[in-house]
Amino acid sequence: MKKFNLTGEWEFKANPNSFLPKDIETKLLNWNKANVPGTVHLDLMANGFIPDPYFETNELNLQWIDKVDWIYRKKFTIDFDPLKSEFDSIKIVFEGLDTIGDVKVNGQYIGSFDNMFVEYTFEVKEILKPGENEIEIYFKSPTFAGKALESKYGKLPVELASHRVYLRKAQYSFGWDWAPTLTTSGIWKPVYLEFIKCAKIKNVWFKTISISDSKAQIATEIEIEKLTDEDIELSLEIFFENEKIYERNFTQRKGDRVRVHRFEINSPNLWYPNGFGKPTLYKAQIKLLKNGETLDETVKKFGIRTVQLIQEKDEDGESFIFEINGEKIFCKGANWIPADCFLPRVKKEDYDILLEMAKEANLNILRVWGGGIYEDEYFYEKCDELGIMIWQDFMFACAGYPEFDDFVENVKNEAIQIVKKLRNHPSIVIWCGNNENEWIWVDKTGKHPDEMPGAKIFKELLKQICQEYDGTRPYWRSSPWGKNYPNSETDGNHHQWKVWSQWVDYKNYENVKARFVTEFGFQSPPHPETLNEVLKPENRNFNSFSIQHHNKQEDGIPRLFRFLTAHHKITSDFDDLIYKMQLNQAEAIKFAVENWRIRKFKTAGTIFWQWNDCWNVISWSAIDYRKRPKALYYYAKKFFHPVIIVVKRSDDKVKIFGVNDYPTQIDGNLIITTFTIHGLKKFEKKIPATLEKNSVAIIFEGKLENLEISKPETDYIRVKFESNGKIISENSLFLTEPKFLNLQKFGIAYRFLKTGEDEYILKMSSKNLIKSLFIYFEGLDAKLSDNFFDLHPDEPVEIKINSTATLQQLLNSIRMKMLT
Ligand code: BMA
Repeated sequence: MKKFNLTGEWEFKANPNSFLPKDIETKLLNWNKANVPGTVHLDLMANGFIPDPYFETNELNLQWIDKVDWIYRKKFTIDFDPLKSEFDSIKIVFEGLDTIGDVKVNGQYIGSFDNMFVEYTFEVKEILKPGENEIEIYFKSPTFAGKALESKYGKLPVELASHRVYLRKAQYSFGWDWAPTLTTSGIWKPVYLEFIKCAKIKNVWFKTISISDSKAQIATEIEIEKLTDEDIELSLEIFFENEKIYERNFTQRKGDRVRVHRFEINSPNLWYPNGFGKPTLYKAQIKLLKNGETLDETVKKFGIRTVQLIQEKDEDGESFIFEINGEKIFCKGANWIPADCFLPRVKKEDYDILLEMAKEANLNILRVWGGGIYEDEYFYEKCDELGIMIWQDFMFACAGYPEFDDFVENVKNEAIQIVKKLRNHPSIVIWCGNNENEWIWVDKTGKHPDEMPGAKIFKELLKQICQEYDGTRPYWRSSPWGKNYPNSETDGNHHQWKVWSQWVDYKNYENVKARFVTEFGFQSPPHPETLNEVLKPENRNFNSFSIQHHNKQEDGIPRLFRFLTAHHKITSDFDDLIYKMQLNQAEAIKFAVENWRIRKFKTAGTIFWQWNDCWNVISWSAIDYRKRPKALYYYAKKFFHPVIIVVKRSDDKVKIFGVNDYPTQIDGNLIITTFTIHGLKKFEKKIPATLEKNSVAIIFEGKLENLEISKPETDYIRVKFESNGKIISENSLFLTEPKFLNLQKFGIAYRFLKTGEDEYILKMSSKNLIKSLFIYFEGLDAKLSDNFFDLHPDEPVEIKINSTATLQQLLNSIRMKMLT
């Protein structure tokens, strides 16, 4: 099979019937340069017709774009006569069209589209001609299209813009509580011609049937589009670390569309999540051949692993535990949202950075949230490689959905395509019907979830499709979902939004005994530079309308302050507030995660809201739009580490918990120290302790007075776990809020060592406690191995710094903030 790329240069213009801004009307009615894959917003920007939609409040003036119908066209040349060619079929393939409209080739209508999540393929052999050809795509205004359907079929119970549910389009593009309303149109994924001779490989799937110590049973299903009655050959080769370990050849006869084949792999290397084992992948090479000529070929990686969701009754309700290869896995992760409002801007490198950061921060799961998109295949490939499990929602969020036949048919086709496309990825461990639909419905109406518009899609349709086209991983109706109540704490999974969204402060996380928490979160502003990029200097303060515009939650800014004052001293300095708000967020999520990790496996998962951002915004993210880590990112590295030590206080007692997520036992010592913030060591004790594999245990219990704690504003407890002479985990407990601590601007001794190309070590120490030290390099890019940490008395630390800057530049630009 040959491909002819149709991406790159295109042209676009507005349909004359649309309402266009007077000042650029003429320009929009003429053909202009476009770039595919792209979106109309990107093309308008590239032509200088609109300013950056993320800057200041520009978004508000750009709302006309989604009310316009847009036309895209491309001319291309074919240097042979398709009808006389050797090809049995020539197709035009659109991997993604956003969202509703028609396609013409050489003036002839070839089909329509109405779902941005699916691939559209049209046969064009009869339509193409030698020489110049032309494709034209007509995009209808998504807003008017959605509204027209809404007035025909009725308004449904929907959070945010109600017409959005009528379109199979990323729901966040209609605006969300972290996203602007930038409702896109365009050819958002690759487009190409396929020249098929005899046959092509349509789908390849490797599934693990069973695993024993000595071998794994694998079944492969290879789907072929066969356009000839003649026999063709199919060859299958399996490689492990570049060594061929299996090989088979088959003859595909007349009607053989699918080749199902079972085989065994001896002493298999299994796929395990990050932090538990290696995420081993095997490689398969599949070829279709005829008389020695390769008709089509593909390479696929696959993992050998089983997944089970353990739901067993216990005294508190019912468990919700993922088992991978028969091992219970405590899930630690975050929710993933689309990495931009303009999706074609998201490149492989962006996925690399965001996903590698997830691995580095010890995440083992991400939830692809239902108001976004089914991510690019590269995203899933990368998660396969990194051992990051995926909780995969279907793309429905916070609403009841239509039930008319065409809509359900559209959803059905989408689900089948998506399940077949993604099922080969070992990283995906669960399919989930939607985000919060049933929970919101039940809370708002008091009615049964089955009465919700669209309920059948989630209760039956998607479940059946997952069973029929996959069947190797669980299907879950919604997130959250539970037996008697969708947001139950005794069974199923839970979203915890009392904290933050319902104005409750984070200490309340302690009272939440849910079985698996797929959402909970706390907001903070992004890095000042990320924010400054979209704010004029006069608006870089929390009183400006522009900054409020960059927080899409109702009362988002007031919440930031309400929760900040509970813990930190309020100042009026912008950067200082950002620093403290980031800290507050990190402390909140740490508090939650530690509380749930010490309940292991009563609670078996904590997935915070949210990993990333889609623009420069104040949100719940750990990493901002420019991929600058917030304090939460550095905290996650620690609170998600496979081994944590947690100190819990109740009245005059303390308990110290040891959590070990590794599949091996760890022997070592617990070291408990009581310091004053001025560096006086009041108490120290070393206790031998064992952390059983994949377990939690109380490793110390005692009274505060026995640890010589007397003054909460100066005394604090420091704990470390040492094994084989190395500290593998550490933590502290302060007995009062940071704002009440008697902190001062204590001195820090530091020096840099150059340790390699673009690599430095920053050595730091202090005689006193330096609380929440934030290190940054003004105007320089530098990656720090840790930040926002406490520097303890006489406990030097070494921070690894990666930067292309010189030593002198680092010395000149280093800045530090600490709590005082
Ligand atoms: C949940 C999510 C999102 C939302 C987030 C923050 O409701 O599913 O819809 O953005 O909380 O409010």
